[in-house]
Amino acid sequence: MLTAKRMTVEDLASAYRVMMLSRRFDEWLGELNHRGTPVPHYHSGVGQEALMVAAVTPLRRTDQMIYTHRGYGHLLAKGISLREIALDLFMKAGGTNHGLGGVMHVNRPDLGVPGREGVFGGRFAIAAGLALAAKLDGRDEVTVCFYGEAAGARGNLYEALNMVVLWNLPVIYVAENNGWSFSSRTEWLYPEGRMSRVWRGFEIPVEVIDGNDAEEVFATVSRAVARARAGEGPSVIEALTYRLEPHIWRDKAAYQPPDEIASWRRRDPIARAARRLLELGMNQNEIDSIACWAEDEVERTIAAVEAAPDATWEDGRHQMEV
Ligand SMILES: Cc1ncc(C[n+]2csc(CCOP(=O)(O)OP(=O)(O)O)c2C)c(N)n1
Repeated sequence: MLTAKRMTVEDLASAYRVMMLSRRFDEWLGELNHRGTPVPHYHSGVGQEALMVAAVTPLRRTDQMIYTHRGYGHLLAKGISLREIALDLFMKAGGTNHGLGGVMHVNRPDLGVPGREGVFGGRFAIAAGLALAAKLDGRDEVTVCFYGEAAGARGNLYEALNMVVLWNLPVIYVAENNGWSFSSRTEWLYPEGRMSRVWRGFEIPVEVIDGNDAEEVFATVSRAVARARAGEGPSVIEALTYRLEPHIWRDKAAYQPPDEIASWRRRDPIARAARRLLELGMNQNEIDSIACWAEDEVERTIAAVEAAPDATWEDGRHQMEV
């Protein structure tokens, strides 16, 4: 068994920066919604930052990553700029897909982000295909595939399972168990409310972890990445977290009990990482300055997006020809 790679204080601080940037951007988008300027296709990632970011930081630039529709932490952690994400979100020129796909299809193949399918479930086999390609080409790359409860309840998962287990592929499936799949509780979709239960009984290691603990996420994913890179095959990680905001802008989430939300707010992954940074010797001023930097970065991004022209079909055609 390969040993877990632990986060240093520098690792945690740099993950914290990305988590904070993701949070501040989400908060700004949430504010736009509240003010009556809804942002289509925006799904808040508030509450899931530790999972999104700390599960991506153990990856190399060349490793492949398939993100979910919720939050921007995965993309930021893989090295895509907030500006590119925001340009895609608002269908402006200069984003990664030039207005062809909005924020649902951000892609930077050079950073190991090939894009994302819109029909949930397809990702399991797409990830298996990426991992198979790496194996056949002799590249020691791994693929990490995030997915939510809705995708994980589809039969496509078994088709991919067949391939990844039989061919011992270097892939890691990360189940984001955030308590809700739109308005359905995870417990209504999965026995015991555990997404990873469907993988049990097959020859694939499964770990269930606290998705709001950046250090635990990082250590577990690092272990799985090391296994996959060493040729020891696929694995599954189920990270327990919580969707603190409604599913999408037009959802009022009246089905989400306020006391449940309050209890998860007390387990906020960002506050938790800040407390840990203090324990590890960082001072409060340094931690606060990260929040200020994130605030400025979001403001700079908003200004750039406002100044950018709308994407045109010509931009899109150019993208396809490149
Ligand atoms: C096959 C398919 N059915 C329905 C949808 C529409 N859809 C978009 S998000 C969503 C809910 C996703 O829930 P979950 O997977 O639990 O992720 P979460 O939103 O909780 O992060 C659905 C049903 C889709 N994209 N693909």
